Amino acid sequence: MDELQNLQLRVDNLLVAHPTPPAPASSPALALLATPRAVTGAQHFSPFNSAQMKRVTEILRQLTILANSAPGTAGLKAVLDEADKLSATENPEIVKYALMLLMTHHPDARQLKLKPLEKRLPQQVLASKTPVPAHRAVTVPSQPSETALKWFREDPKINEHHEHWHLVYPASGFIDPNDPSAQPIVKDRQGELFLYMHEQMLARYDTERIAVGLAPVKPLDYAETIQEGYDPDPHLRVDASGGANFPFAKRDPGKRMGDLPGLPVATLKRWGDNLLQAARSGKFRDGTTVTADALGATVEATAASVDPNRENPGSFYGDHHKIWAIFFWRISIILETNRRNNPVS
Ligand SMILES: [Cu+2]
Repeated sequence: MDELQNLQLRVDNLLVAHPTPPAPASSPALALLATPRAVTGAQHFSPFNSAQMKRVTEILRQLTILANSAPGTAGLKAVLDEADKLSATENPEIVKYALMLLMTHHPDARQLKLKPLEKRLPQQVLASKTPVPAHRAVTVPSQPSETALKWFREDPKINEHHEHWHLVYPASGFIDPNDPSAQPIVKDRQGELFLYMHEQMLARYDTERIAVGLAPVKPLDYAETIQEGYDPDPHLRVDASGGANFPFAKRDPGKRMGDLPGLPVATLKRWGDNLLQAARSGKFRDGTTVTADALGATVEATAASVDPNRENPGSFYGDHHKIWAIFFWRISIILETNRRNNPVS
């Protein structure tokens, strides 16, 4: 076995699922509010958590310098030795994400291949199935049902496409292999592509919905109770505590987003209303013209956002897309925790 194959085996082993990442030592303001340890017991990694992504970027910088330190496989070996070492003291999911970014953006590290999502995280997506032959009759249920699209939500390739997009275009930027000490790079027209890619995913989902007799997706109001629940496929690993120990949980019908400690839903709504107002008027608050690129960058939000204060809960446009995802992800446990802490409300 040559050295590259050896290294590939080490990467494959390192990137398989890790059931319960340990809690990190500390975490700055906004992300701490968004994924509170008081609620989760341990802090899960999410590429939408800006504080965790800052640590990812630091590690990525370190790994990039190591990859540059020696040509070919010698540099990559130094990278994997360091990743192993860091995994013992850091949240291993943070180290893995930094490594995946290196494998996406560094010319030498790109020789190492990322295994399919269904191989790395088989407990979170379904294995690919043999396609149903076109001539076989497909039974359409008499009553349209949300369960008809379970396959779509748990499809390994659709989820992998989404994961891959965020690796190619990280909101926190990526480290330039030719200049590792420089500021992380946000790619040209990333904001525009962010809107386009998510719009395309939604268009495909709406097409599938119409095909099984369901109405297209409706916009979600911040205070709205969501009638539809989500009950993952029995083959997937689901957290019985509603997402407290594993970032994948059943959502009962009738849930709505609740306040996170120190970060109320009202803040998210204010950011969303301000973004909508900018999109409608064609101008941001500072008078900058709204373009697809600037709007996407401000919604996502990346360093190209028009809001320099975006990581502060008091900011005008905030960090809407990433923090919204965390609000929604915590939906199954936040209300329970609020109820326990404040039984009168
Ligand atoms: Cu996304």
